[in-house]
Amino acid sequence: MIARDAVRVLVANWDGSYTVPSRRLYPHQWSWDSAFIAIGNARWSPRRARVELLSLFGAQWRDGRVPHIVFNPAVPEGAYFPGPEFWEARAPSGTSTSGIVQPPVHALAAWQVHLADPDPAFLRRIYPRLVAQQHFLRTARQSPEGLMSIVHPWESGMDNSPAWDIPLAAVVAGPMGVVRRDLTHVSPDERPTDRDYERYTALARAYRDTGYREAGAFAVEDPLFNAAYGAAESALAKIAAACGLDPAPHHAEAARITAAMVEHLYDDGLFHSRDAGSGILLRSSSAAGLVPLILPDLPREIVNALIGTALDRFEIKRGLLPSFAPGTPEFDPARYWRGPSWINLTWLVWQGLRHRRADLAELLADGMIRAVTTSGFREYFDPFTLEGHGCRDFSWSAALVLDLLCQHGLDGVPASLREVGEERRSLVETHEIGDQVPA
Ligand code: 2M8
Repeated sequence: MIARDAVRVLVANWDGSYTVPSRRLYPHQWSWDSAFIAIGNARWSPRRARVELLSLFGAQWRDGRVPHIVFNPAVPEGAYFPGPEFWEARAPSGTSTSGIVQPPVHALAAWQVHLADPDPAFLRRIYPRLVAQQHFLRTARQSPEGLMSIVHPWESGMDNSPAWDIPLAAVVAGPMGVVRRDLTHVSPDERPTDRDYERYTALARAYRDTGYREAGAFAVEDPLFNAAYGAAESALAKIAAACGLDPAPHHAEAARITAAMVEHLYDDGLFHSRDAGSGILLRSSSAAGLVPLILPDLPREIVNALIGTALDRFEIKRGLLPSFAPGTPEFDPARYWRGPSWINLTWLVWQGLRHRRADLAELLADGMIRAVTTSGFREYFDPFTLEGHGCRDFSWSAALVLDLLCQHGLDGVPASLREVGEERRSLVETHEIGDQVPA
């Protein structure tokens, strides 16, 4: 039943060549959402998964950046703020986009999609685009220490995290002068404050006014973003080998970024962000600091220390990973990115633990399944009560749980692809009429 309900959410949020994260709150295509969604779609419609990624990369800029939002021209400007009129940006394809990026989890997704349904032609098509995405980050965002910077909290994917409280406080911002749309759909107690939005808007405007070239008052090296970049190189090594190309440069780059992260971002059982301007470590208790567990070659002693932190400070034995450590003054179990659990972060850490601590990975898998059976495919969950928050029918919650069911299953018994396929067929009959996916 969960698989069936997950597919139902993904079908309802499908827009013909990509999936909206949420019909009302996020009515366009988002970059890292599409990657997570493709991982889930690969389990029941690999063709959709491939189309989802290729449509996102269809809006890639000439410099290689993959914009964090690709706008649907059929959606009215007022449906989401900031919309295309604010960003004033277009991809070479002519599509309106934003001008910032999100964590590069797409190579990881492309490889997972290929594993679920091997398709060398897809790999050959997406590989140069993934390489260009990494190249953009290396050339436009790399610090002398060899780490990649983000220039806006939205680029972290965890924009309201307490990790950004200090660097964001330095951003000078006047009133927004526009109406926020998010508060029409979700309670203000579960979203960022107006003050935060003023700063987000000011930062995005300043970056836009440099032609999306110069970082403004916010430039940080985030562990989640850098871990995604490193894991992308490891995935690209596998993709290159499958395409008959040389994987060695990707292995070398993955090793290089892993070493740079350990040297500059790691301290006392957790990875932290670093201010790219001052070089100061921005110590916080964000779960972003555990995501480097996705790096395949993280030194064993660091892995062990991260696991210790996950157990003590993040209490993952409860089954979900809180986005910020409980027991800290900033922790809030219901406010977006300040404590609630998200399926994508929990899934990433689950991936990192599967081959290192299968017992803990199993607890997280069961926890994610419990969360969605208790509260539905909500955007985020109270890590203790599992109460759902944010929007409903959130795509990556559905997609990643679907992937989880195929890999881990209920009570550790993976659902066979046939079972998921059967559920899909019954949905196809009722819901897929008019599906516009090109063959
Ligand atoms: C949230 O971010 C957008 C801005 O990009 C927003 O608040 O309007 C974040 O949770 C982000 O990680 C996610 O990609 C996006 C769409 O789900 O929503």
